[in-house]
Amino acid sequence: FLSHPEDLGVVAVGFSGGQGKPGVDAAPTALIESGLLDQLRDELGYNLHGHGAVHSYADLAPAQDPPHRGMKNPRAVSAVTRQIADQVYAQAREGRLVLTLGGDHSVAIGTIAGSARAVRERLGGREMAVIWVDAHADINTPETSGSGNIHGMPVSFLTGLAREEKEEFFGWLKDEHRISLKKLVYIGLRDVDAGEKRILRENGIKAFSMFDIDRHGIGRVMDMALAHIGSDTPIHLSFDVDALDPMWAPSTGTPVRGGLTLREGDYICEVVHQTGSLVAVDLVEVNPRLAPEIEMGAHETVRAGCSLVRCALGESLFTAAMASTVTSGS
Ligand code: HAR
Ligand code: MN
Ligand code: MN
Ligand code: MN
Repeated sequence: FLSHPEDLGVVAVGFSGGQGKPGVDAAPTALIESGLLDQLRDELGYNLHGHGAVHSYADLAPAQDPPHRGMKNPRAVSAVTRQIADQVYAQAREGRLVLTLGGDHSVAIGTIAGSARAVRERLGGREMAVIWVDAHADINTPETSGSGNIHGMPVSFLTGLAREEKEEFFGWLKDEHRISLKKLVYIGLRDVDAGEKRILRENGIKAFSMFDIDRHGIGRVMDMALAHIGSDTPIHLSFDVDALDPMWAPSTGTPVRGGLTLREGDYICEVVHQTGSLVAVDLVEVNPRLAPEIEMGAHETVRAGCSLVRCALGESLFTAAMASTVTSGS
C-alpha cells in the first residue's frame, strides 16, 4: 500500500497532557538518543523524513483549560492531536510508512486520524485496520471514564463512539479520520474498566486478552487477529509499551503485571511487518522518569521500545534468505 516503503516519516511527539504523570514527554528524546533513528537508517536502510524535531506543542496549550464532560486538559489534547493528525497525514500522503514516537496514548487520536485520512485518499476510499496492543482498551467515553484522562479514551473518539460538535473538543474529527469498530483488534488486554467491557461486548469488538494469549499462544493469536482483519487491508499498529510486562517495561505510567514478554511483543511486531500491509506505527507511554527505584528501569524500557519499533520496521534475524540457507544446509 506504500508507494515509498523505504521512506519513513518520523513524528516525535513530546506530549503528556492525556494523563497526569510528567515525563512521558521525554520519551522521544530518550528513544532517539539511545540510537533508534540511527539504527533505522543505518541498519534497516530507511530514508528518514521529518525527524529533525521533537515537537513539544507547548505553544498550543491554552492558559485556561478546565474540564469538559469530565475530560482533563481537553483543549490542549484536542489542539495537539489535531496538529499530530496533520503531521502524520503529510508524511502518509507521500506514500511513506509513518513512525510516531509518543507521548502518552492520547496522541493516537492524531496518528490514526492522520493515517486513516491518507489511506482513504490514496487508496480510493479504503478503510484501514488498527491493531491496538495494550494492557488497557483505551475505549472509555468521557462519560464512562473514571479518571477523566484522555489517554484512556482515544479509541472511542476514533471510532465515533464518542462525539463532539465543538471544534476545540475534538469536533475537528470527521468521518475521513475515523476507523470502523469491525477493523479494530486488541492484543494484550488485562486491565479493562467495567464500562469498557460493556462497550467491547455490545459492539462485538475483537479482543485478545492475556487469557487468550496464555490459552492459544501468541502465534495462534496473531493468526486469528490477522484473519479477522483480512489480508489486503492497510494496518496501523498502535503499541502501548505497557502491554509488555513491567519486568521488561517498568517505566510507564500505568504498569500492570501479567503482561507480554518482550519476545512476544517483538513477535507481534514482526508478524505485522511480515504482512506487508503496515502503513503506520505508534510507540507510546514510555516514561523514562518513572520507576527510578528499579535499577536501569528507564534504560530497559527504552531498549524494549527500540526493539519493538525495529521489529515492526522489519528487523528480523531469521529472514527468508537465512531460512533457506539453514534448511538447505549449505
Ligand atoms: N482505563 C483507565 C482510564 O480510563 C486507565 C487507562 C490507562 N491508559 C493507558 N493507556 N495507560 O493505555 O483512565
Ligand atoms: Mn522512495
Ligand atoms: Mn494505551
Ligand atoms: Mn496502556
